Amino acid sequence: MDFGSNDPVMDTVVARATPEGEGGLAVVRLSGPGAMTIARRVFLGPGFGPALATPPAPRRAVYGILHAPTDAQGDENQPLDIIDEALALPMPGPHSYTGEDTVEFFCHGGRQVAAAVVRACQEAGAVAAPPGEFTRRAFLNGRLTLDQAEAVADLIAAGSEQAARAAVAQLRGGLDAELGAVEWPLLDLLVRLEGSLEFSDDDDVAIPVTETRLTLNEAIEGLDHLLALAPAGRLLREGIHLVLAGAPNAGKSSLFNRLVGDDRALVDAEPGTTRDVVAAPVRRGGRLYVLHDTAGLRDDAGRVETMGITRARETAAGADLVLLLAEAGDGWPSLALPEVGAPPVLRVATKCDLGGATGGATGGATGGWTCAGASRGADGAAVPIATSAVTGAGLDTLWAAIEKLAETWNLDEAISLGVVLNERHRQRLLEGRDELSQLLGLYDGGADPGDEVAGTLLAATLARLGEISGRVFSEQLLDGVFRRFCVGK
Ligand SMILES: Nc1nc2c(ncn2[C@@H]2O[C@H](COP(=O)(O)OP(=O)(O)OP(=O)(O)O)[C@@H](O)[C@H]2O)c(=O)[nH]1
Ligand SMILES: [Mg+2]
Repeated sequence: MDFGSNDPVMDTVVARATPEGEGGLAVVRLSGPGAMTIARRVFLGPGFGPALATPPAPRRAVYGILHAPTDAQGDENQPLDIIDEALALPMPGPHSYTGEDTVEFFCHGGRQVAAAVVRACQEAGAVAAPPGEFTRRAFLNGRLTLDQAEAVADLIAAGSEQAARAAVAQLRGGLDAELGAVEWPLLDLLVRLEGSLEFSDDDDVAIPVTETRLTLNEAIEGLDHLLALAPAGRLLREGIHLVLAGAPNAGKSSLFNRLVGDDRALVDAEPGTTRDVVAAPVRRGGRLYVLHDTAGLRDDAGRVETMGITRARETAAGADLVLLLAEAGDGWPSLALPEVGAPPVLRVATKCDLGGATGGATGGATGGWTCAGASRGADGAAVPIATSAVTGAGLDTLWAAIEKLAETWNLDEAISLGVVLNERHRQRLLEGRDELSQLLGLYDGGADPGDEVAGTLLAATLARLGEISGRVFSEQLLDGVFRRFCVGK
């Protein structure tokens, strides 16, 4: 087995790969040029230990004893300070996660054992791995693109089944494939522009302007298609933010508790009970929703309640969907949402178990509420969904309406393509798109920029797009990406 084939300037790093706390097993990872040497000093088993006869078989777990490090010289008679009985899995580079020589130890869980194994490896020469170091090395060794590395972090942090499925699809190259479909024709165009520069005397190699414009147009369309999936990326990663808003005493906290399935928020007959925003997750149909209960909206509130109302309005403005609640027969309070970028609002009538009042201010053509659920009134206006937090009536209809709206956010397409965009991706896509449309604008305006200028602009755009996969990267970029990883990954 060819251990030690890596870059000698790289440290060998060690970290616990499983979370702290009690559990059956813990995994400690050791990666770098000295992984095998260090492993031989802390593990005694077939292929390991100071008196190395036969090296271990690659990617075969062996059973043995983990212990405090023996002398570097390897004194066979030295008594062992035993830490645990464990398995060691040697993975010589480049066939490992990091692409470097790696050894993983599977020891008993709990707080002490893994910590002692990490300490032993450090005493034998390894250094503690900072967060994301293993994945950073995987990227630097060409095992993953940068967006695949980000998908690893997304997968670990996934808060719903759908988020996990989307992250795995991106890890398997989803975004890279979609982006490649945009980049390759541009790269081809760049090569030909440069070719036509070199052979500018030869008329045959000149690229017709119509062809250049077509390629640019198609690339812009491709980027627009990806950008349209950016909101889905955020919704998958963060969950869908549903904000319950309405007048004091409308029954917001009661409905919130019922939807969350837990007695999270205070409920009282006195108006103005809720002040702070209370948030709780709900998982449904593989999706993660984050519900927010807010203070009742009114104009004549006291100082502290007014602070709560300001928060309620801010939270509603940042929602993906607002559930505006009013008790049957009451009017709808004004949310005062911003004119641009306001979230959709679903009207929900509450306390329908009380029989419903007639002539609600905005109750639509049907007048008072019934527990029948959402439909359209005779005037075509959406009839509010009638609910009761006491009997649970109307809740299925409410969820169905929420899920119907969620379908318009392209989540399924993002998952099936494996495109889970984050803000970094979105920025690069937007910049790339702007640059391409500026270049296209030059041609459209009848001012052919010439092959040299076009080539320079195109190369800059490709470099920008290349930051998404990490084909073009800087240390600063990597620090930003890997900062959000956990230790041991
Ligand atoms: N019968 C009936 N009573 C309800 C229902 N929902 C809430 N209530 C009652 O209405 C009162 C106010 O309920 P809350 O859930 O605290 O109302 P809120 O909108 O959160 O009120 P604030 O936090 O003060 O803005 C309480 O007495 C609840 O028991 C319902 O569906 N049916
Ligand atoms: Mg409340």
